[in-house]
Amino acid sequence: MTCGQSGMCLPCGGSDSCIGGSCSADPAWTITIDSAIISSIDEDGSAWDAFGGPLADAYVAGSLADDIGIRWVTETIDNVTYPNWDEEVASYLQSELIGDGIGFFVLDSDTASWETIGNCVMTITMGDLKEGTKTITCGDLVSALTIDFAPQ
Ligand SMILES: [Ca+2]
Ligand SMILES: [Ca+2]
Repeated sequence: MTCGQSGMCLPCGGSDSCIGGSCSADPAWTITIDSAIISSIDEDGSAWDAFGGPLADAYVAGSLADDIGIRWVTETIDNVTYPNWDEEVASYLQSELIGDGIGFFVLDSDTASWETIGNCVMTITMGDLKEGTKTITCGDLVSALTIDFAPQ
C-alpha cells in the first residue's frame, strides 16, 4: 500500500506508519535514561552549589528534538558525578525516533530554580535501536549520557 504525498499520509492501519511512501511496521520503543558522567565543577570552575553539598543534584529533562517544551523529567539524584537514574521516561514510535532524535537537558536542581549542566540532541538510527543503548557527550560538562532503548 502506498501512502504519503507532500507530507500528507493516508491512514496505514494497525501499527504501521507511512515511511518513505509506503506503509511500514512502526513499533514503539521505550526510552530509559540510564546514567551520565558529570563534571564536579561548573564552566567557571566553581562548585555547582554553595550549600547542601558542592556536586550537582542531577536530573534529565527532554522531549523529541522537534517538540516544543519539556515532555518528561527524571528523578533528581543529589550530589553526584556519576548519576545512575535507570529510569524509563517515554515511549515513541520508531519513525519519530529516527526522524527527530531526542533532545536532552542535563540539569542541576537548585532550591527555587536550576542550572543547565548540558544540553544536546541525540540522533538515532535503526542500528542504535537494535544495539539497545547509545552514549553521547552532552556539552562540555557531561562527558557521557547513556540512553537505553527497548521494544515496547
Ligand atoms: Ca546549583
Ligand atoms: Ca548539590
